[in-house]
Amino acid sequence: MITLALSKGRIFDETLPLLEKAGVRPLEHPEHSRRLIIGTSSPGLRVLIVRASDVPTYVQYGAADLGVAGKDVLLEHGGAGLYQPLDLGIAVCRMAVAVPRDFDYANAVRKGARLRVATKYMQTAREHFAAKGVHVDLIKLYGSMELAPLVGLADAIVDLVSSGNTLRANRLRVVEEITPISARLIVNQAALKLKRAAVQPMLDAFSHAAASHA
Ligand code: PRT
Ligand code: MG
Repeated sequence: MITLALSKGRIFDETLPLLEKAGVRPLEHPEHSRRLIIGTSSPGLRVLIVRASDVPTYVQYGAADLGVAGKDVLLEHGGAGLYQPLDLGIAVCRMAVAVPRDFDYANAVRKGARLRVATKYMQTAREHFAAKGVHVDLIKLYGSMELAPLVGLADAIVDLVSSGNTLRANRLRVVEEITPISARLIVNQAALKLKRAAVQPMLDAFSHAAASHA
């Protein structure tokens, strides 16, 4: 039995067509079912539904053999115990620094001001500002980063941006791009060796589906 960890929402929805191309159909949809372990049309494959940021943890410890996780999540996790073979080209966005429209970020940086930055992505943010030599106090949030500068909690945020609509609706703008983000297929390193006969065909199917998807 091969176990694939997915999160519900955009990761599940955008992985579905790839699974379909591989001839695999989950027997339930997590939006309509409370089941956390979902069977598929392939008797040898089941799907676990976990939080997006928990996917690497399930795969690291071998509770799942494979998983689909955003590069944002993988940067924070660090990748221990994971083999990261494939950029699936789905759930595409970018990680960026954003500030209120009327905040002069460049000037604040030039003056060496100490900035308060709210983010869910502490590792990535810390590395980004350290590399730029910008002094920051990071404030950890778990969601809705866009609110923080509007109510004086932070000067800036580090968040994911896709259409830019959320930033615009909250009168924020991007001042620095940090890195492009997309979802990756990750594999437990031990499973890759011990279950190669079952895991490799899944890797090949994903790789084929992702290539024709792009
Ligand atoms: O909800 P939970 O805390 O469990 O996890 P999550 O919110 O990270 O999960 P989910 O399903 O929202 O996102 C899963 C993955 O999708 C992320 O890890 C990213 O790799 C990827 N992804 C792609 C995105 C976006 N695009 C995205 N736009 N994740 C989040 N957003 C959010 C962003 O944080 C911002 O609040 O959407 C908003 C901006 O969107 P635009 O279109 O208004 O710019
Ligand atoms: Mg979410």
